[in-house]
Amino acid sequence: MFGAEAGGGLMRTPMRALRPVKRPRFEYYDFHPKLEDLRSQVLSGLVGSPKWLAPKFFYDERGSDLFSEICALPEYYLTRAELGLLRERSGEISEYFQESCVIIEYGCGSSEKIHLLLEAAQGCRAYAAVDISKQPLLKLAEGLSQLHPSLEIMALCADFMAPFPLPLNGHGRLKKIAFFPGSSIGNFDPAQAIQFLSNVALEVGKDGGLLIGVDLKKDPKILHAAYNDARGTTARFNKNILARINRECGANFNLDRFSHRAFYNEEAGRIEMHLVSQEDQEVSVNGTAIRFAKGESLHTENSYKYHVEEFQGLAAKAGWNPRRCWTDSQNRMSLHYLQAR
Ligand code: AVI
Repeated sequence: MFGAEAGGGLMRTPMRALRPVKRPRFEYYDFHPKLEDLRSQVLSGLVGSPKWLAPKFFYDERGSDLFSEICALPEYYLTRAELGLLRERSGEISEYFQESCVIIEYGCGSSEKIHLLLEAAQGCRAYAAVDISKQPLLKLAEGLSQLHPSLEIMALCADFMAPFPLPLNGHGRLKKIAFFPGSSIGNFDPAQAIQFLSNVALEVGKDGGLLIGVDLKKDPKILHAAYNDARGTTARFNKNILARINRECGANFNLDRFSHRAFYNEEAGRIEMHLVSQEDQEVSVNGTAIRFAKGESLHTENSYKYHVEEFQGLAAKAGWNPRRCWTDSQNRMSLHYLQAR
């Protein structure tokens, strides 16, 4: 299943091309959830109490662009700290990537991170990227195919919380190492995180690996600033979920009637993001009337933070042994290498 639409991946060369153009190659597989699934999941979160939406719905094209902007914000230390670890500890990280292997990345936010890892991972023969958002996935696959022309690249558009086949094109017998950067594991609650990590352990098999970035518990003021940036980018990212629902689920949310709220819930060890209704109002979603009282909250995201040992304990419940953990000099972010039992 080759992706003819994949950014020129395997498109025919136009007849008028005078000199050969180096065309990147990668394979594209589409397991994207259907629009009806999005509509029914959105509605079931909005009719309940308290109201909630799954954070995976943030990532339409605009949401993915806004998230890239967040990653560059001065307050959002996560990306910089993790990139620093990938750069400064590349020698030590590379020890786990000597053997011939295939790297499977779940959620491909930043091409810079996987590029750094591929530079260090001498044994890597193939790379599979899995993401729910098609355009950023294609952009990443195309960019990497130019930077690493000898690498076999597979791009899979899928919701990785649900089961999907992982086509590894003859690389299935190589050692498998998963890569899950950016503390995206924090967007699952602990039970979901154990479920996801167990699925990944099954996917990579015994002695397979996982390199995972996990945001650390820290001074709540630093956390608060990271999710309440001065430029309001996180607020725009949060509200964009409503614009997406308007477009894709036939809804009529007025974004100005909701405000962004993010705070650290110390007891639960997580940042919570909400959209708070500024007035009593009724919104129509695909013909269903949804009432909001003034001050009522729509919960859009949790972002759990973990101490190193706390995360290792969680991973152990999902079949992983800790092998190595790196943290940055300010103790903000951790990067773990785990081995499946
Ligand atoms: C993708 N994920 C790890 C980000 C986080 O920090 O939880 C999403 C995000 N939400 C607000 N800012 C960034």
